[in-house]
Amino acid sequence: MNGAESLVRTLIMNGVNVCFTNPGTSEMHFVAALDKVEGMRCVLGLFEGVATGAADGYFRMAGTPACTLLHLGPGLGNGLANLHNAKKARSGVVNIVGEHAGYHLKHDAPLTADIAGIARPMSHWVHIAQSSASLAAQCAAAIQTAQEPPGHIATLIAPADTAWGAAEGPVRAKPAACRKSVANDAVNDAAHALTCGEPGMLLLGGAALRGKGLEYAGRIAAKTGCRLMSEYNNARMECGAGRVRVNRLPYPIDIALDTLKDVRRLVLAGARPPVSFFAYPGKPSLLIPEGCAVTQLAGVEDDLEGALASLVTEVGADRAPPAHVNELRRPALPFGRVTPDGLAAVLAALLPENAVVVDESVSTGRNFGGFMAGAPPHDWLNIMGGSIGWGLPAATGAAIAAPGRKVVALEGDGSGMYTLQALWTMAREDLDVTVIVLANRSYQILHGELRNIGAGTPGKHAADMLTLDRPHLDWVAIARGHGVEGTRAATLDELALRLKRAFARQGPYLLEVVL
Ligand SMILES: Cc1ncc(C[n+]2csc(CCOP(=O)(O)OP(=O)(O)O)c2C)c(N)n1
Repeated sequence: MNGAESLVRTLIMNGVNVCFTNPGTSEMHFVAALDKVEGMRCVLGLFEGVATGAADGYFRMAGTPACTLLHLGPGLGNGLANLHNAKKARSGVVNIVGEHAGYHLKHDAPLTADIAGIARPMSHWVHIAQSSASLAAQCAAAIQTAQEPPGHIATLIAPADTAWGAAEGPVRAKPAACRKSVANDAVNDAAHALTCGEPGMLLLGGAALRGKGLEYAGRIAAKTGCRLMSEYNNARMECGAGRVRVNRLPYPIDIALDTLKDVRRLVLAGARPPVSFFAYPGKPSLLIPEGCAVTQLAGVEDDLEGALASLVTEVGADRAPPAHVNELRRPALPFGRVTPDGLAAVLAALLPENAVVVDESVSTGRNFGGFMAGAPPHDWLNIMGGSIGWGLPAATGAAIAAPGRKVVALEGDGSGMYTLQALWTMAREDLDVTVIVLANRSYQILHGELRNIGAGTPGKHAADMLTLDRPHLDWVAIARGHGVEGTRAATLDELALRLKRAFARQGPYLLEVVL
């Protein structure tokens, strides 16, 4: 067996059985090994940002890492923006990056680059394989690292001679460490903060927004009267009917500051101290009001469910039914001109049960949460690193990780253009994704940002940098060109009609909604 085969066998043996790739010459032995070994689902992306974004979406739904196979420094470089997003989401990803054979490097051939240097800022762990015989063991170490809770980015650089040289066989990865239990002191402090009589808030993030953790948070709110909120962006949040409602912190800084202004005791469970997305002149970076004490119950890597269970007991909420549980209440279908609120109402009225919503709606979807609370249970995935071009790839990976569930990608037209090649992968893999393109034909968010940052009102040249007109993007044609059926909706009535049809069918479908 050669090194490449030992690596592929190691991945499969350890449960890493999906590979998002865009390979080249230095990865050819790995590609060949995929034919020799059964059990790896290989998914081609026509840009590396699709592969890395898909790996992020995959981890969020599967809870276990996929791997990527990327072509030297430039291939990895193309994938970095979505690795950044994955790192911020605390997703586990195993990157295998090809490299020239060791003896070839000194000649500085065209694709020679400092791959480790490119990898480091977006990876928790970077390793250059030294030999074909040790490649499998190094791959096992990468898998173990990627699985460390909540998830890590592990990048293994594999020179071509480690792929074609001789190897022994696959290596079983050591089990990843378990999530750490939080100390009693943290639970006691959090309990005191929420029962001392001052206005309290439990700010949730990470795994606290799912399953038992969410239910426990509802019990704590019922007993102590504390408010529940989440960070603005969340890797995966369980929403809809039957779930405890947790509102997201608003994005606009003034509204966020206003939302938090009365809080005197802020308890963090998987969330970080709330920070503004950007610095704005004359405004604070941290959103914590003056005189508010912050207590950390548990970090995103800790046993959040266990910590919240202990807090339930500590505040005496074991018998309290959770507060703020959403009832199933779909809105009536609105009609007429497309507005963000109208769009949200259509979505809430029609969303299939158990859908996975991948949200890169940027400015259009800011207030969707209120509408979606009464929709059937669903998962909501946000872009975590703010690097746009995440949504379509993440929807691709989520659909592969969650077969049988409808994936709905809410996609800004500006953001969608960064990684539109994902549509082709959706078509090729016949993924059940409904893409809703929010075609406001502008970088709408930046109009507000221009004002907020104190840069004044846009003149002609500035406005030209924020608009996507001249020409208009034709998303129906773009979809068709990538093998995805699509249609356009210019009113809410049309949207409802087409969305019903999209949700009733299987496979990829794109709906361009003109705002
Ligand atoms: C990689 C990257 N480049 C640029 C930006 C800056 N940026 C943030 S939002 C945005 C425009 C988003 O446009 P669109 O998806 O159409 O959403 P809209 O603002 O219209 O709601 C841009 C360019 C970014 N966040 N990430």
